Amino acid sequence: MKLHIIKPSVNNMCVRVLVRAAELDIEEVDAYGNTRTDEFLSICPAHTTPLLEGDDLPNGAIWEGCAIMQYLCAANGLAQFYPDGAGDRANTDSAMQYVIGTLYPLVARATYPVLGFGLYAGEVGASDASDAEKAIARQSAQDALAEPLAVFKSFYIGDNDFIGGSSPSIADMRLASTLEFLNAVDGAAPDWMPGYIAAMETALGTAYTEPAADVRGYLDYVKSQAG
Ligand SMILES: N[C@@H](CCC(=O)N[C@@H](CS)C(=O)NCC(=O)O)C(=O)O
Repeated sequence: MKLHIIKPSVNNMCVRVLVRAAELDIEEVDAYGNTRTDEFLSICPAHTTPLLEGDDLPNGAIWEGCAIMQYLCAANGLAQFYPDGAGDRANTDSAMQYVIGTLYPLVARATYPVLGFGLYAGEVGASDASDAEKAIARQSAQDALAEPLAVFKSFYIGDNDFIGGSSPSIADMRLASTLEFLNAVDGAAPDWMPGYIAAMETALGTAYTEPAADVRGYLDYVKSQAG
C-alpha cells in the first residue's frame, strides 16, 4: 500500500504515527505540491492527503486520516490502538469526530493565518476583510478553543493518561497531532498539553517523535521567517 502525505500537516501526522507504531509495511509518498495534478486527481478527486492507496480498497483509495486509521486497525487487528469493544470503540470514534468536527476548525482558524495556509471559503480569514478584522476573527477562534480543549481533558482523558486509557489509541494520535499546531500561536496551548504530549512521546517513542519533527520543523521555519 502507498500512503500519500504532506509532511508539515497534522492531518497527515496522526496516520504517520500509527503506521510507525504498528510497524506497518506501507510506503510513504511525499505529495507536497502534487495534490492537484491529473495523476493525483485520478486517484483522489478530493485532492487531499493523507491518502491511502491499495488494491483492497473498493475505489482503490481512501482519504480522511481518521478513516484511514480505522481501516488500518481493522485490517491489521490492531485492537491495542482501536479497541474491539463496542463502547470503547464508540468512545474512540466520538473523540476523533469531536476533533474533526469541533476542535480542528477552530485550530485551523486560529493557526492557519500564522502558518501561511489558506482558510476555507466563506471564512473571514479567506475574505477581503481588513487585516484588523482578520486578526479579530483569528483571536476569536483561539479564544473558543478553550471549551473543546477542556472537554478533551475532563471527559475523554479524565483520570487516565490517554483517551485510550493507560495507552494511546488512534484518537490520541489524532488529538496530539492536532495539538502540535497550537505551538504556532502564543497562549493557545492548555496547561495539560505538555504533559500529554510528553506521555505520547514516552509511550510511542520515535513512532511519535519522527512525524512530529516534520510538523515542528515547519513551525520553527515559520517562526524564523516571522523574525
Ligand atoms: N479532514 C481531512 C483534511 C485533509 C486535508 O485538509 N489535507 C490537506 C493537508 S492538511 C491537503 O492535503 N491539502 C492539499 C490540497 O487540498 O490540495 C483529514 O483529516 O484527513
